[in-house]
Amino acid sequence: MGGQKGGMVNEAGQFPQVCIKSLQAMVSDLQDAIPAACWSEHAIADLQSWTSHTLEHSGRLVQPLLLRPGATHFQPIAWTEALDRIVAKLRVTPPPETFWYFSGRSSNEASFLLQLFARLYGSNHVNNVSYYCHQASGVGLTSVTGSGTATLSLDDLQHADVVFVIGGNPASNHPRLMHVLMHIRQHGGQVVVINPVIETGLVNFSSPGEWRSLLFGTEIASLYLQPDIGGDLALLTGIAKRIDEIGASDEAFLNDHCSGWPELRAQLRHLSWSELCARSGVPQEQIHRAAQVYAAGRKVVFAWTMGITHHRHGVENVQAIANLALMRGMVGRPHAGLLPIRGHSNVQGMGSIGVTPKLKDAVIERLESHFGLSLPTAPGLDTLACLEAAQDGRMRVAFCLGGNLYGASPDSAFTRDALAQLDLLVHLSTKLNTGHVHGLARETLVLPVLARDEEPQPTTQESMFNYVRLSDGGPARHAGPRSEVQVIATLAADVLRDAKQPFDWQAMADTGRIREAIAAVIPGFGKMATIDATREEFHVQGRLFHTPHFATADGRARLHVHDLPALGGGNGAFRLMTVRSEGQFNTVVYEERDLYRGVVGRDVILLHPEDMREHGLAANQRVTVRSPTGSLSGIRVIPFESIKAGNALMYYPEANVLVGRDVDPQSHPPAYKNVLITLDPSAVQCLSSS
Ligand SMILES: Nc1nc2c(c(=O)[nH]1)N[C@H]1C(S)=C(S)[C@@H](COP(=O)(O)OP(=O)(O)OC[C@H]3O[C@@H](n4cnc5c(=O)[nH]c(N)nc54)[C@H](O)[C@@H]3O)O[C@H]1N2
Ligand SMILES: Nc1nc2c(c(=O)[nH]1)N[C@H]1C(S)=C(S)[C@@H](COP(=O)(O)OP(=O)(O)OC[C@H]3O[C@@H](n4cnc5c(=O)[nH]c(N)nc54)[C@H](O)[C@@H]3O)O[C@H]1N2
Ligand SMILES: [Mo]
Repeated sequence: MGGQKGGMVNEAGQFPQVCIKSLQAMVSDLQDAIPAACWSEHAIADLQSWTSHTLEHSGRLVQPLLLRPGATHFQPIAWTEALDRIVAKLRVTPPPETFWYFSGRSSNEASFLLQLFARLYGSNHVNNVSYYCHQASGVGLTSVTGSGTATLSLDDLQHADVVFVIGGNPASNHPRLMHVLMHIRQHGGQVVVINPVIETGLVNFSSPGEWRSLLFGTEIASLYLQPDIGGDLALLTGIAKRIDEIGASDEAFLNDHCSGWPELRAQLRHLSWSELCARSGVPQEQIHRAAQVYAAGRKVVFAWTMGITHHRHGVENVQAIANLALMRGMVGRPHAGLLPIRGHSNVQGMGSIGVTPKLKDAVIERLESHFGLSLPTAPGLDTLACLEAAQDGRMRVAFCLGGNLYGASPDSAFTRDALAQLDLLVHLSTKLNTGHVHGLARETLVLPVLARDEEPQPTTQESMFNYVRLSDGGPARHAGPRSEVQVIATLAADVLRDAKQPFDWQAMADTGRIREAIAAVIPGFGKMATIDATREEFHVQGRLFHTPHFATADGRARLHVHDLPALGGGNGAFRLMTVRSEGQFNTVVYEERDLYRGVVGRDVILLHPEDMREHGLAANQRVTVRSPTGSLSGIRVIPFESIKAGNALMYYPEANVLVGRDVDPQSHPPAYKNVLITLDPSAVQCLSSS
């Protein structure tokens, strides 16, 4: 209990497990201020030639920065001038022509306040990074259990005897999960990995925290399945078919607690093994083995990340995972369940407290009854749709609470163009990033804010296990940056000064007041009202399913039947995944080296040696990579045994030049992991002769 230690101790109260990346991020928050002379010395064109690493390490932002229309340099300005400019612009802009984008790092308090401000101002175009991340998990899970988050607690995961790890690279991206997986293997449990790439860290992992593992490494995967990119839906359906064939399904559970079993069973029996193998890229014998491991498990957890959600059929992928779990009654009991492994520290909390284009009906009702608010009714747009509206000239102002909207978005050329159509783009940020210098509007403002551990008042976040954590904040390292909550409250008070307001916006700069409001309006957050006094962190009510009673209308979990998509590619085209390296946090690249994959440099494409032979490509040869969306020249070909032939790997965010804007129709994330590309070696000649 007690949140003093913030994120350093996990929610089971265990020993500190600080991962390298959070250390790197903290160290970069500790930096000196960017010297004031920087802004006159370096033109925007100059800053555009800096890498994300240089920008991140140039120091902490301490002054508001303004880039006027047509200006060549950022100009430091006073806080009052910066806020006045925003207020003046918002007061003359039709509210539906503004959008409000939230990265997943800010507190529940700042996020709740900003979304409320945006709506009372008159815009429902409120969205968070999950439209580029886990939205398919939220939509998929809601369609199954009636609730959009993990069905289990950290304690449940720690007691599992089989864990499926699907579409993720946790050794780099979720090091804390690696400790749980190590523990499970050391206690006789099994880990089944599904990934087109054999990720070294999932084969054998060395933990700096454990001498035995550090010396010898711990075997992680007991079974490793390598589907083609996009082959998961067919693979998961194949495992389900086998579970039915060997009579390992829990018929009583399916009949008593689920709907849709007769339809799913009929489909499973109808599908042919040849089709399942062709559409997954996995041999039948391996699918059988996975089913066997699953059938032998008594407490099974299914965990997944971006290899599942970054597809045109992301929601269907998630539903197929849930089908499989439900077939053996692994949802709605302790020590088993469904676990979308989250990215940002608070991306889940943001969804909970209302950073979504459409508020839940229960939240609207409570906001109206509790505060007497009237909310805008025009439908809000998701992130990419806001950018498309901007490109069409239907957006005037964008306000970004953290993040790097430019770097994170698909189709970089389009995104740059869309942002350029805006009259005003406002960023709240701790450090410079590529978005601040490449994604420019007619006028761009960057406001320096405090990091979360410098907040003057306590704030909360929600973990992927639905656990609300409290942190006390701490002393600010620099004069200049302001608290996000304070900036938002000041803006709201001024922009809405003539409107009759249900509460005093300036008083809402008190995070305790915001927590009271959250407790009153957000379902499951009742304990937020007393957390300041009790310091009792808590599980959001109604999220954990330890009994088979679900949050759907009829209390049953729903199974889903899908058409299996054909794999793209062939005829000289590759399926390309765009992924993170080790030593990177999202659009910020800390290191050039991708440790576990053994690659140095980022201007690379990783191909299976068989594909290189077939296409007559040599190691380190430079090629042009083309997709229907864009092309990148001078890319080095790297032979990579660990990827399944026919598939290719490049690093995000650079590869966003190639990623198209076609999204999953149900949840809207772009298919960042499935871009069809071709390689053009002839372009090398031009390059080397130039
Ligand atoms: N150090 C560090 N930690 C992070 C982040 C970071 O950038 N750095 N980012 C955070 C965020 S926001 C997120 S969302 C998470 C991301 O965590 P991950 O999802 O692990 O990250 P990615 O690198 O996008 O994902 C790539 C994994 O998906 C696999 N994959 C690609 N296509 C497919 C497919 O079709 N099927 C399957 N089964 N697998 C596929 C790739 O081989 C790779 O192992 O990490 C979070 N944690
Ligand atoms: N091609 C491709 N594109 C992708 C992905 C992919 O796998 N492939 N992954 C997608 C996913 S899963 C995600 S989540 C997005 C993430 O994309 P990003 O928007 O890059 O993610 P963030 O980590 O939120 O943003 C990083 C920025 O947040 C700012 N920041 C850091 N700490 C703080 C803080 O304490 N307060 C404030 N206000 N700002 C801070 C820093 O300036 C930093 O530059 O990218 C998506 N884009
Ligand atoms: Mo993410």
